[in-house]
Amino acid sequence: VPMATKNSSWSFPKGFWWGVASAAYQVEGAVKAEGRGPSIWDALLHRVTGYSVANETADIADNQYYMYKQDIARIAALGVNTYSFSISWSRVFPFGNGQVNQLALDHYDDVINTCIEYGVEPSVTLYHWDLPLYLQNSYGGWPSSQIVDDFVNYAKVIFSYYGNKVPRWYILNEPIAFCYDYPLPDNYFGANKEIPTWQQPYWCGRHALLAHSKAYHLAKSLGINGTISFKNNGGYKIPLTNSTEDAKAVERAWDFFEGWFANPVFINGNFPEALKSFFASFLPDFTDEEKQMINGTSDVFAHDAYTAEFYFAPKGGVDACVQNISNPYWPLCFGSTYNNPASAGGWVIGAVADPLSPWLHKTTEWVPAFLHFIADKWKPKGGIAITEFGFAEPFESVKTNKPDIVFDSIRSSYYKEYLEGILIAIDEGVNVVGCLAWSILDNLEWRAGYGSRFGIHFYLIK
Ligand code: GBH
Repeated sequence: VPMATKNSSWSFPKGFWWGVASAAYQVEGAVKAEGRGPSIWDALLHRVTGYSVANETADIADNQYYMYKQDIARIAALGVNTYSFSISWSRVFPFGNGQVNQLALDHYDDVINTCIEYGVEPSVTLYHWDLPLYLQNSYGGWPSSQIVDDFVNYAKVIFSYYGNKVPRWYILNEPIAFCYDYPLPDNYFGANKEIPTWQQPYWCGRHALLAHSKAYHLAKSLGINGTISFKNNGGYKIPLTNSTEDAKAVERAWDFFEGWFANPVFINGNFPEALKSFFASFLPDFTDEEKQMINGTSDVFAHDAYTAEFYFAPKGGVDACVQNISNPYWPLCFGSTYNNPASAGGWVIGAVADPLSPWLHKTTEWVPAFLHFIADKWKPKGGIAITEFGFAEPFESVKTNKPDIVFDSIRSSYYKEYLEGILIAIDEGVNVVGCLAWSILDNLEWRAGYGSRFGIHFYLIK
């Protein structure tokens, strides 16, 4: 991995998108305002004890539904050229489909217009995990094929209404996360009962690809001329040892995570071979028509890349595990470690409060290698955008001390080194078209509640 070398004469290419990001559910608050319907996350955080670490909710969050003008003014004052935010589906369609809520369309119209007035280009994500609760409860959400038409119907309203005011679109945020990382609690009342729990992530992934690609083609047919991309996510994968088995585990992990969506969208409309053989016993193949529809539906390779992690083979090796394909825990054919192995030179661990894994490290030295890897493996024609990167600073004392200014020195060096890594990759010939810092404000970090602070603006939430 090349080390960042300083060269102060370097600069980002002309037209580079240089922005900050957020997502509707994490910043808006106003969950009952102006006709918004509930999303699954309202139900999870309000009704499932312990789903977020301290049972915090998004009811108020950053109040951005009301404060967006101030927030956009701050973004403009930072000097960045784009703001990436998402639209809440259950504001626009309180029941997921059916009656459109005009107040919601007016609201986002004003958000978009305010960005434009300030010279900040709006980047819009249609879906950042906040599924209308009604769709979860009526047919079980993403594992059901019914989601596809409902999503495309929603996408049609959004693309038609805002059209060419928006230069960059992301259709779905991180299906790996909403399909695989956040399974609904067992016996959750809106859960799909027809599909075994262990299969649900993969049905969700199948429908995500169909919904994404249909929405992509629909937007193109409506004459949308902004870039429209698939927003994937995942960290850089490093073998724990130099054994052949650990190298295989890394390859399997690329297939299983990024490749699950990036192979269909960028290579051939279909899953990587290892996934195909895993899926064979329960998931229908895509038809040739579907493959054709899915392939090529991303104008840039949009990737949310925060960290790196080590992968290793299970006991008995990767292939022995894969042969046991009936094992629903197939992902365990590779393991990952969040420890801080001395071989990595001692990574600084991010202060995330997620209940399941301390997934974040300050590992900026891999950035050029990761960008090369994406360029070589998926060969995106429109280049690569890092659509989220950021770091959670530990702020143990702020709640009691309530300082006016907090110094986020670890995050600052993360950003500086990450950007140096991007410059190095650009200098080495990788086409990187933009990057978006997560996040503009501290916000509701899903299961971590307000316990993880990614904001470059500190928000004294409590
Ligand atoms: C991004 O995902 C999200 O797009 C964004 O909304 C979020 O604010 C940001 O991360 C920072 O957290 O609950 O222990 O299972 C990055 C990928 C996928 C990393 C889900 C954390 C869950 C950990 N994330 N994963 S856990």
